[in-house]
Amino acid sequence: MMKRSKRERLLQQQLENQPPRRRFLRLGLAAVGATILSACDRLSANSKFVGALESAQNLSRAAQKLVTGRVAMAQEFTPADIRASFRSNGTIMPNSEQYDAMLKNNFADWKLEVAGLVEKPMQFSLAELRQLPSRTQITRHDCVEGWSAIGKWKGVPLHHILALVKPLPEAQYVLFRCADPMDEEDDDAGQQAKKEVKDSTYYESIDMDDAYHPQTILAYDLNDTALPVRNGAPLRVRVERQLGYKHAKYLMKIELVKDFEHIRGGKGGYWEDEGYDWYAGI
Ligand SMILES: Nc1nc2c(c(=O)[nH]1)N[C@H]1C(S)=C(S)[C@@H](COP(=O)(O)O)O[C@H]1N2
Ligand SMILES: [Mo]
Repeated sequence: MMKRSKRERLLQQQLENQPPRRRFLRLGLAAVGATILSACDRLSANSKFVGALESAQNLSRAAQKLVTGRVAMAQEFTPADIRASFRSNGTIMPNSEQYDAMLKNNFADWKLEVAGLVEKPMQFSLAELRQLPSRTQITRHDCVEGWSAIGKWKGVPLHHILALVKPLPEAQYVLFRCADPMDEEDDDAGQQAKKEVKDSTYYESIDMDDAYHPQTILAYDLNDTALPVRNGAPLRVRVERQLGYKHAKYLMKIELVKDFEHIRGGKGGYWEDEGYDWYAGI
């Protein structure tokens, strides 16, 4: 499990490894900020000004939509581009008794729960998901730690699931809840007690634009075999226009929400609560 210092190092790496377009936007905004500041450095004490800086990531999100359009597709590759084995990162084996039990049973009792702001909450077994229409795509995964890997993913497009559960008009985001706790090893009683009160499982969220995107799938196969544990068995998100940390592994529950202000750290994802940008478009 990650220690605090590792997280800080990752965050630093993320800042250094931002894709060029986003770095450009950020530099552009910083330049505007610098101009205003040199004109009147009291502005920094002005909350409106700070608010404007905080909306930098909304700016980059809006700018990307302008540049690439709503339905821009992530690049797809050919079978010759696939690596022999897909690297894994973050959790490689969830530290959870519940997960261990499901794994022992080859996920026969695992179910994906879909709930929240929907007309018809539903649950899907792995067999049921495999019966639904599927999409196969060979794409490149880009992690903020500075590596990428090309893999072939097969799964159910999220829009099929949404069509079944029927999101209510107020649903703005799709939240993914995962099986893996992210807190430190719990080998003493104190840690065990802490675990009971605090949910530290990995989670993520995307907006409806990415949720309905044709390449956003819930993947159960990687390179023509069932998803390995280290890559998120039995089901993980592929949201191909976003950086690696948005691709939630070990998926347990999907929740449609209006906002995530009151969920966990309030930033819409495990790494977002640690300081990463919510919008990780590439
Ligand atoms: N549940 C869960 N999902 C996760 C993570 C994790 O630690 N737990 N790590 C994220 C990060 S940072 C990356 S780069 C990818 C890694 O996916 P891989 O293990 O298939 O390479 O998963 C993402 N999804
Ligand atoms: Mo990552």
